[in-house]
Amino acid sequence: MSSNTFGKLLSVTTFGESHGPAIGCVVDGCPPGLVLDAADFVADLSRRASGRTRHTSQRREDDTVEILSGVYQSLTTGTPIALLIRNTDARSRDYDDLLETFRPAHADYTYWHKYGIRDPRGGGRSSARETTMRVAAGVIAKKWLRERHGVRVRGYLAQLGAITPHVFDWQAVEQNAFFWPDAAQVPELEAAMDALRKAGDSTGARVNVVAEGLPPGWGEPIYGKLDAELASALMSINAVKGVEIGDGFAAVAQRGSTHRDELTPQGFASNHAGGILGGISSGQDITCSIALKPTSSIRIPGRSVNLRGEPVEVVTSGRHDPCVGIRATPIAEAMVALVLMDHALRHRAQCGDVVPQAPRIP
Ligand code: EPS
Repeated sequence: MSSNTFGKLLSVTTFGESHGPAIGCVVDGCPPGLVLDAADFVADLSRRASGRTRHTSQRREDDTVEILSGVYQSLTTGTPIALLIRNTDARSRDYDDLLETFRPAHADYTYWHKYGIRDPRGGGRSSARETTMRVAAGVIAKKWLRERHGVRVRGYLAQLGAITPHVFDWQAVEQNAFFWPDAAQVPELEAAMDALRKAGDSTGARVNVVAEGLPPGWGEPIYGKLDAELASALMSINAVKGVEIGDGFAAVAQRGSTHRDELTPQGFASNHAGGILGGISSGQDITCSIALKPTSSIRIPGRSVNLRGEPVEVVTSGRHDPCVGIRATPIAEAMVALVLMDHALRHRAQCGDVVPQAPRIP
């Protein structure tokens, strides 16, 4: 299967299936000298993991990273970094009913028609289990960006179904299982998720990611625009159906006099552009937003067809997330960080000795 790799100077290849023996990735192009240990991966992998609260899939994986290559005496060596995580809690019998049919809104049908064969156990390669390795790779990018450039990438759940935050507080985000910026609303989210689970249904969500501390200049026009590559990376996350950069689709109803971010000696007067102008970072915060569809694996019966094209009823049993968006924050952060690190290296390669004559505004 092709297209398992993304990135140019920093490239990430993931491999493995949800119910195979292991999943893994190869991160190639990380500069030497970054301090890296297995312990670095623990926090972000557990932020993404299932089975940690009643609101997510109850599959419980340890998600312990083995570093197979590219690190010597806790320092990256500049050679490919191979990471492996063994699958330990797959329950393939849950998928016996799906051997002959396709879940509505799932990749089951399209994989079958594309390849003529599929691994139905846990959705195989199409499972969100694959996102574990994106997060693992993203740990490296986040760390490098923070240490080398003072860039911080963080995200939060900005909408769960119809619920939106009333107030915004970064400190609240890491203190609840939803990555929700309004601590007072957490009981409301819990009640909504409990009701959803009881009904056997699922819901969509929105996740926002902000990257702070970038210099102006990252991004490559024309075909390597920073926003285009961020959109591509974010859209590649399972269940993502929409991506916005800055004001995104709200720009449709705006006027130029509103949308433009005026420049003053004290800085930009606003950030409608999401920190990217002409595909190149402006030095403002990069702001991205993704829309995640409701999980397709639900207990409410739905219509489908079997392999002979006959009508059947599908009910998905097993351990599924009623809202995949709840676990998507670290995944979206990782994808943003990986694209930014790739562009930082590409900018250094082509323009590392450019000395801009105009002052940089704060
Ligand atoms: C997933 C289906 C479920 C989730 C899985 C993603 O897999 P299974 O039916 O094998 O339990 O548990 O999530 C993970 C295993 C994970 O680590 O995120 C899917 O269809 O995407």
